[in-house]
Amino acid sequence: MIDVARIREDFPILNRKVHGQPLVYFDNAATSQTPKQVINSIVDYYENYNANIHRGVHALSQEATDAYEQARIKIQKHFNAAHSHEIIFTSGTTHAINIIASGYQTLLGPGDELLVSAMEHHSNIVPWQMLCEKTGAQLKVIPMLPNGTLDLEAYQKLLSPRTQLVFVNHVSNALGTINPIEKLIAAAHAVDAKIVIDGAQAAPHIATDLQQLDLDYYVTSAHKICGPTGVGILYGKSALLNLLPPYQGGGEMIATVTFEKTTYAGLPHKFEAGTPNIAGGIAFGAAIDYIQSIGIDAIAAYEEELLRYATAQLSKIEGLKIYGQAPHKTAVISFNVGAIHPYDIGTILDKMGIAVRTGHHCAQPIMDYYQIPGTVRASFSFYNTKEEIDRLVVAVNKAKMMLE
Ligand code: C6P
Repeated sequence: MIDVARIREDFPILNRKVHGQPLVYFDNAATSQTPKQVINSIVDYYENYNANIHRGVHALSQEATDAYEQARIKIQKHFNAAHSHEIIFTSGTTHAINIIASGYQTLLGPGDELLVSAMEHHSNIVPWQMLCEKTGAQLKVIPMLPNGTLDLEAYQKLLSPRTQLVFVNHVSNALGTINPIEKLIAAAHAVDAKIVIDGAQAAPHIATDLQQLDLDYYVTSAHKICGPTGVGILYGKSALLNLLPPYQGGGEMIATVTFEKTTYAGLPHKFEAGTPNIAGGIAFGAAIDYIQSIGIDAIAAYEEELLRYATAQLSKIEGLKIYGQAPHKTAVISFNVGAIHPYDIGTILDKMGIAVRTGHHCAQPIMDYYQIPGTVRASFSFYNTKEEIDRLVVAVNKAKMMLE
C-alpha cells in the first residue's frame, strides 16, 4: 500500500503554486519530479566529494569513483543485468539509441531489414532512418491497431531471415500502451534478429528483468524515474556490446594511445568517453534506491487505480475522446475534447495550476494514424492523488465551456 501523503513530503516541488493555484503535476511522462533523497545525493556529491572519476589516486576521486560505480551496480541489480559492465552510462535514452545505431553502421548493408513499431517516440525512429540512409538497409513499420496496440500478426509476417534488428517501446509515451515485449522478443529471436527495447516510459512503472526477458538491448532515462536529467543507460548483452565499435573517441575509453595506433578499453568504458555526468550517475542510483523503498509493484498497483479512476471520470465529459484503449496501459491518458485544439485546453489547464503536455508528444506517426494534430496528455505518478484528478476533470469541463 502506498502512503501518498507521506510520499508527497519527499517532493518539495509539489507544495508550490502555479498561477496562484496549488500545482497539480500531470506531466510525469515528460519528466518525473525529484524527491529530496535524490536532490540530497547531488548536493552531497558537490559539497563533500566532487572530483573526477577513474583518474585520481586522491581520496576525493576514489570516493567519487566508488559512488559512481556503486550506482552502476544498483542499476544493474534493479534491472537484473548479468554484469555491471553491461550498463553503459549515457546522457539519456536518445543518446543510448544513437550509440547502438552508430555501432551498426559497419554491420549492416543493402538487403538487411530493420523493423520499427508504429508507436515509437522520434528517438526510436530517426536514428534508424539515419542508419538506413548510411547502410542501404531498409526500415519497415510494424503497424498498430485503432485501440493503440501493435498488430502482432503483421509483425510475424514482417519478420524474416533478412530482419537484423527490431525496435519497440515497452510502453508508448503518447498512448500508455504496454507492449507484450516477451512475445515480441521471442518472435525476433526466432529469426535470429536482435531487439532494442525503449524502456523510457516503462522503467518508472513496471519491473523489468533483463535476463529473464533475454533482452539484447535496453535503454532508459533517469529523469523519468525520479532521477535527474542528463543521464540514462544503455544496456546490452556483453557479446553484442563487444561487437559494436566505440561511439566517440576521447579520454577514458582507451587502453593505449600512440600516434600509430590506439586500442580501446573494455566494457563499459569503451562507450564512456570523456568526463561523464558524475553527480547524475550517483543520483540515478539514489533514484533507484528511492523507487525500491516504495516498491515498483506497489507503484504499479496504485497507478493502475489512478488510471481507472481518471478514465472513468474523464469519460463522463461529453465529446471527450481517449486515444489508446489498450487492455494493458500505464497511467497515461491522451485525449481531445470535440474539435478543440489540445494546445488551447493545455493553456487553460495551466492557468488553473495543472501541468499536462499537449501536442504530438514526439510521436508524430501516432497522430497521423489517428489523423489529429495532437492530444492533451495527462500522465500520472505514484505521488498523484484522486483529488488532483478531480481538479483536472473540473478544469477540463471549464476549458470546454470556454472554448466550445
Ligand atoms: N519522452 C515525453 O514527453 P530522452 O529525452 O532521451 O530522455 O528520452 C527520449 C524518449 C525516448 N523514448 C520514449 C518512449 C520517450 O517517452 C522519450 C521521452 C518525453 O513523452 C519527452 S519528449
